[in-house]
Amino acid sequence: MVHVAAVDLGASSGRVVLGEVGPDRLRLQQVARFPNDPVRTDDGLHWDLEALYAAALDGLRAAAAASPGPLASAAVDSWAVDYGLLRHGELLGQPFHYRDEARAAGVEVVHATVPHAELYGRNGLQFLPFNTVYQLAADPLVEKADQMLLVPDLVAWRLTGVGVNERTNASTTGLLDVRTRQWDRDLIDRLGLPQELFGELVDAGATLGPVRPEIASRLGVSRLVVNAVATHDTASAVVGVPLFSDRAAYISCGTWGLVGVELDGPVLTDAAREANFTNEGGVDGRVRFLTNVMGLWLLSETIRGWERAGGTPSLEALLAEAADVTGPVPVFDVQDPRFLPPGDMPARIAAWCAEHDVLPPADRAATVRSILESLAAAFATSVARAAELSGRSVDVVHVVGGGALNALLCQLTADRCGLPVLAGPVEATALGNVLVQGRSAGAVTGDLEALRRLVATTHQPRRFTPRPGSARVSP
Ligand code: LRH
Repeated sequence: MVHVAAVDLGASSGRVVLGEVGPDRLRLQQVARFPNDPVRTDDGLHWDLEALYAAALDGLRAAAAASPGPLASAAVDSWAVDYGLLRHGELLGQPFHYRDEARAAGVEVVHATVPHAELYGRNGLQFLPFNTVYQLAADPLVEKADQMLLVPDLVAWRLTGVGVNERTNASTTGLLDVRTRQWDRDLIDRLGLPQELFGELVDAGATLGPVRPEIASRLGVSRLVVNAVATHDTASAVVGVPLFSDRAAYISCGTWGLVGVELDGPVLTDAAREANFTNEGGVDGRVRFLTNVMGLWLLSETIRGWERAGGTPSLEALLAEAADVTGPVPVFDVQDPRFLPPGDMPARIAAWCAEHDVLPPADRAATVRSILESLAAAFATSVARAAELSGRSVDVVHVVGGGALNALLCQLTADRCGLPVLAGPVEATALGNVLVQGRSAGAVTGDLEALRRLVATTHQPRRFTPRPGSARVSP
């Protein structure tokens, strides 16, 4: 049995967990949780990397202190696509936030050089206006830089001095060849990006190296090795889904709802491209064939707005009121790009309703219900599309991440899918991070199914059965 520390940075909060892994054991203890508050400067919306790094260090120190023995390793995962540029080992500026509206400035430039259909054939990536490739194409710092590190690679580099590109997250840049999983050097040339930005690729499970001596003393340890895991949080979450059949779909539901299936190879058809499905890299060469649904961001940003306007009931109270709504509420298109940037979500929902000749939600409870109904409808459509596009028939839907705690959302998802939903584990991402570290340390062996068996035996899911007569969605 070993103890490891997982730093999991989410778009709205971060956490550090101490994980205990053995052949029959998988336990997490959260030792730190901290907010992730973006900062707006003159040039746009940024992540507060300094604050996140400081909180990660505090959390690692707490993990080391809470561990009964020395930590076998530590590893970092975070949201995808965002990056820092370095020159001679110095970070040039704070990473931008993918919700910064100017991030899409490079889309036209990239598509004018490499049309989207061709791009999809090479990188297999869904179109998101903030994919790294588009951000880089319009980033003035590129010409000064000699290295590009995505956020978790950047944190690992600060801890160890080792700067490499982990593959699951690199697959979200748009610059990785979906077939070979190597940097697409020809594409990089055609886009006029400096080749040297894209460095050594490593797989989840690789050892990066020990933390720098000054970090070790801040952490109160004599030595701590940092590993690469699936540093893309969604890839770690998929490791933590107790998937055992190829008839199972998953929804990793947090800020985003990532809806899809796990495959052995990519699906690069026109239909997959048109449905905006992505072929992101998973652990052990698996493919995460999924699409991004707007997710709980819609709800959290709505509640943030209400709080700013002078207080609001707790999330629990709002969800209870939403569950009691009996009248009709609008089902709006959560994928409408107007919902991507921060701002007044209820006003945007009302504008959407006005444009589509439907009545907007009447009050707060109806607004919450409308958001959850609309998310569930989008989840159901995406599950059906994932099945159709991959040629699979799906008979169960796993919901993992924070959304698994939202019983109303899980029930509505079951209703609209017409399929049972198995909710949990809530902490799938941290579990995936810990499991891959545990496997590197030799505490567990085997393929992803072996790791998932451990999840299934230690974390009982909650089952939601579709209610008769409920609104089923077809693709
Ligand atoms: C979820 C996530 C998702 C990406 C988005 C940027 O946290 O990593 O998989 O598309 O953030």
